[in-house]
Amino acid sequence: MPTKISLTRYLVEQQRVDGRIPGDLRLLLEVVARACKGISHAVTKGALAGVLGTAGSENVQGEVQKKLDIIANEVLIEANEWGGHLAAMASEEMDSIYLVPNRYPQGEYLLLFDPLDGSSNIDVNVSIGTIFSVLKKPEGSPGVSEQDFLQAGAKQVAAGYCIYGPQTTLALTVGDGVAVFTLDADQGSFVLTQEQVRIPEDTKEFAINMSNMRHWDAPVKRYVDECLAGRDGPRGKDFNMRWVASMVADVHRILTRGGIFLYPWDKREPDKPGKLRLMYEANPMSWLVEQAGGAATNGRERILDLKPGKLHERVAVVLGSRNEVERVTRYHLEAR
Ligand code: AHM
Ligand code: MG
Repeated sequence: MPTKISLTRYLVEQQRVDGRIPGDLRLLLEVVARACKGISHAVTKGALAGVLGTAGSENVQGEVQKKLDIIANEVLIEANEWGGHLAAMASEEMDSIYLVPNRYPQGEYLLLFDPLDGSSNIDVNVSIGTIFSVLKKPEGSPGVSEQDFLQAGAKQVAAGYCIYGPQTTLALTVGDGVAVFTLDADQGSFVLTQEQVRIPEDTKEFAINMSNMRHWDAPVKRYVDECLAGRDGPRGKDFNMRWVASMVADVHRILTRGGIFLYPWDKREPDKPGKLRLMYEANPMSWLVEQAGGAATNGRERILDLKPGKLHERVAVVLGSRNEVERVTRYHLEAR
């Protein structure tokens, strides 16, 4: 039987053999993975553990919080605050940054997360997930402030997501391609099941919430119209559509078999650049996609080059198979 490679071994080898990650980062990622196991357990229990339904509160973005949004947020904080690897955390579900309490040692990393992505799917037993991103605290800055978090996605030192679906699966990059691990519930450990994931450059599958079509900008409408025209249209091929409404699930499908994902700016809220959050969703997913050979833009610029102006900044997202993302980006630039 081939040797099973655990997440622990994978990370130790990244540290020892390639010197790619420092020991502190390795331990931090292990703790994040452990927290994801805890969240996976709560998700699997569902109604049996009384974790479904709304919590009766709103987050900083005015979205109604689900009980699992709050539980997942607490699990991630409690698992990570005492380890000594972090200076602070930031979450889609918290108004401002969370400083590691003084009673614990302070580390040099910053952890950002969307604790439970795909909240609208929690109660209907459809795949949801946790998205995370790790940055290094800028050197020389005393203490830690929100300003320290406002770094471009290109500065990430690790990023990943854990999807709670038919299997619990963790996708991770530390800048050496994307590795995928599947949770072996009997052993309680993540086992490496795919390495050096590659997204095909071309695809016949697109993902977008079509109910917003009337609100889209012309370049997005042009792209989707051409896909819908099928083999008789300018693309000369038929396209299929998928929309799970959990970014983790849509991105996981794209990492697995290619495709393009769009959550564009639209006219419903003209003052907002998009719905998805730059620092908790777009940056980590964009780095994973790029590390797998795909591309990610906001329609005009590479997402990883965007300098965030604030913690909860939103952004338009176009990511996935390289040639399709480049096409959508070209349509936007031509429309200027
Ligand atoms: P959430 O983090 O509050 O769950 O919101 C993000 C989710 C993404 O996972 C998904 O791609 C998108 O919102 C779905 O939005 P919509 O319901 O507008 O289709
Ligand atoms: Mg989300």
